[in-house]
Amino acid sequence: MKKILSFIVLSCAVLSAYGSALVNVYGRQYRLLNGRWDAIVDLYDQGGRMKVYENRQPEGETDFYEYAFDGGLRLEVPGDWNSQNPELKYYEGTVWYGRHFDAEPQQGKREILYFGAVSYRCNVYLNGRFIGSHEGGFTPFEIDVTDDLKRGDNFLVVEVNNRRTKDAIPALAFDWWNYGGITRDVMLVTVPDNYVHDYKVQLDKHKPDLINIEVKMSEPVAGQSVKVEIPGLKKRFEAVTDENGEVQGAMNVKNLKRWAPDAPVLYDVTVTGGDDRVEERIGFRNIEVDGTRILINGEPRFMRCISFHEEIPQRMGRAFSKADATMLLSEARDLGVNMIRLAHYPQNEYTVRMAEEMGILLWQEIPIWQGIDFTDAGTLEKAKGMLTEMISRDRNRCAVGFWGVANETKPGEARDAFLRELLSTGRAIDTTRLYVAAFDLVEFDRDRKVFSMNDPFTENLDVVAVNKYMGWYHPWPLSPEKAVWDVNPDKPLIISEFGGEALYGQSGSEDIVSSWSEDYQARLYRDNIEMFSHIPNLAGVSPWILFDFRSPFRFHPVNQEGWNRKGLVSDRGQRKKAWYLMRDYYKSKRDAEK
Ligand code: GCB
Repeated sequence: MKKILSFIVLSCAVLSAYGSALVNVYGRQYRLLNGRWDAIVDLYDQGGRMKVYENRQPEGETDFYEYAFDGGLRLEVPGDWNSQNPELKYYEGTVWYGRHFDAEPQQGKREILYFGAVSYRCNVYLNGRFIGSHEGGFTPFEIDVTDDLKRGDNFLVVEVNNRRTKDAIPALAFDWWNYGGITRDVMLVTVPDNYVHDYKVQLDKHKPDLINIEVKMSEPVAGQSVKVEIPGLKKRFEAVTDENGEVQGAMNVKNLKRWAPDAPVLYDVTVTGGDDRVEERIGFRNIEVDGTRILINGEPRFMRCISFHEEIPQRMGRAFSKADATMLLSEARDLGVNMIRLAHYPQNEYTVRMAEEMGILLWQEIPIWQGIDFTDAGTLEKAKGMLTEMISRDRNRCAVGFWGVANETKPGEARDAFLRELLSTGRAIDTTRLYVAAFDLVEFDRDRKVFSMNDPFTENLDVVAVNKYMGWYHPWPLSPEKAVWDVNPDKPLIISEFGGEALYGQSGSEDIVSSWSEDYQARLYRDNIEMFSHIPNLAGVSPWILFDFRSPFRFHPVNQEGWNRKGLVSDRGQRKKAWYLMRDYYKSKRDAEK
């Protein structure tokens, strides 16, 4: 039985094989297996017992099967099932996806089945045989199917399940829609027998003219020749692999134009190893912390950030395409941001790559979101796997400046040990990004008359982030112009969430929270913006959130109807009053840096 790479720990490899799928999959030779798949909804999980993955047809006079893929429900892949069929809007359970495809295996080539993401867990079967499984709804995985593919017709089945469980990540309750399905591209990738599996081509953390290089071939064989070329810099790096099939090195570059938010510069890069050759565009930039400041290419930059979920509100479905990325990112850009916090999980590669092309820095995180069982060893392994898969997919993306490891966790021995291990897993793969987590424990200290937080774990992070809903979940204990902060004064602090709900078009008192009005929301934004000038170590802010989004725990029948209404933009795309305030604030911040 073939194993997929997820969750397998290989301790000392340079490039951890732990959960990492083929890097730069869109730069390979591939065939999309997207389109309409047949589907069987399996509410009681009976399909396994019935072996529906064998897709048998009755033979003879007495034979019959109580299932068939043919002639039933059909679902679009990629896509969540919730938005495709009214009966599946709230569905949490199993759906079996099946499809035929033709293959033509070639001598000297390997065929890799690659899933951009399946939400949340799945088993995969090819031609009636189990070939692999994966858990985690937002990261890619692959299965080498070279030995299982038949010439001509093949039948692929994916058993997808999105039931919430205590040991899952995220766990039992989270403030976004639990979309299920094959939610990103499915690809059959053809590579040479021995191929470039992984590489990193990125600027040194501190040096503006040193590009560090790591390449890993699929075969752990010494003496293979590897080349990395950057024609735009007239540079070529050549080396031979060690016995792990790996190469590490560096090259000095002159006249490098570094990528920066608002000034994206990308270079064509070619990686050649044996008979394989992969191309892509890569940018180079430095990001580091100096005291309480975040430096990009040596310059202090204020992070003008926004968050969005991977959701298109207008169709109440998960975003998955280039067109979706364009919609989300152009609305963010119009607000004047230089950074996006991709809430609350790794988002699709189209979004990440397009943000990079547009010159928008990214904070990408795994869904360690409240309510995680930090005592569970299995959960920790999953978290490490997700972090590894996220970093492995995107560590050549210079747009990614921050890896987020947690959102709103409470101090405690189990949590601290869990997060500490996550950080060391991340830092073992990538030391060049800033590690961050968001906390919601800032309190007003009535004696000292300052906002403060006591969570010693923050010392382990490069940047501390705080979600604080002043004027919404917390009434102001004093007026915003007196709201002074003393939170991790020696580190950069990002206000990673603030905001309040408003129903688009609703006018009401700007003094009454429950007016759910744009007027109250705008006032809340004015007050928070005032408070920001009393946070000495403030390195950036990020309103929660760009768009209203679907949430199962927003019960108000008039003002919410299953939507979290904290968007600066409504579910129909209309901008609320607070959007304009934020745009003006960001403009003033940008002008101040000129
Ligand atoms: C938070 C969470 C975010 C929620 C938000 C809210 O603190 O991090 O995921 O959606 O609050 O609206 O309550």
